[in-house]
Amino acid sequence: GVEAGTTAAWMARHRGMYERATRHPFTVSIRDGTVDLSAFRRWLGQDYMFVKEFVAFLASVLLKCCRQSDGSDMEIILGGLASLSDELSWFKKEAEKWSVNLAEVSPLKSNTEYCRFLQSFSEPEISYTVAITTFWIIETVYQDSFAFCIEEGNKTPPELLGTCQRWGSPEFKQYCQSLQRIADRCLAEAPADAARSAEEAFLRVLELEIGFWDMSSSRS
Ligand code: HMH
Repeated sequence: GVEAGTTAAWMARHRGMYERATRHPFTVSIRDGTVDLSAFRRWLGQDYMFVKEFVAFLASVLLKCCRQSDGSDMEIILGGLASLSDELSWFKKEAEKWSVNLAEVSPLKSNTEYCRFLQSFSEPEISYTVAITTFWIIETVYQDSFAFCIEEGNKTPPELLGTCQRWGSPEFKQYCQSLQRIADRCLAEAPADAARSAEEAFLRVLELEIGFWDMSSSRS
């Protein structure tokens, strides 16, 4: 139907937090062309580590999907998992381009905190509804953040456009929208306490994403 779902209501209710995550000074500086390249390199190394953990997270989402849902969601999640293989290769290539030695990168505090959150989803007690909603918002923060960097009027440095297009493309947006439809369907069917847990996870992701951008931009 055309009815706005639960996730859209949350985005409206938590607009301020959502914007702090998706219009963060770090990504806005990419769009402005004022980005500190050492900060970008720091983000690149940290995000490579994050994505490796994200593979395991997505595997746990897929497992919950197989256990608790019909077959139609599975193909979308499996597609997402498969594309992470490509993404890891992209990180390696990009790291070489920016002379970031991925073998030497160790996770900073905010990244460790985020990865610990992702690991908690391996608990079978966490529902598919909470997991798929979490997955959707994690992807959406990147989609929205990087789409802004390639929107009209951007001064994004040409050498960063590839990065922005990776998450800012119309294809990635469509993928996020299919995750959103799954999340909304699950939430519409979920008991109130599961929906409440999903909203908490939504907010936690926004907090962790803000922390991740802060970590990337701060010089320490
Ligand atoms: C920190 N959040 C972070 N890294 C990513 N690569 C994504 C979201 C999107 O996959």
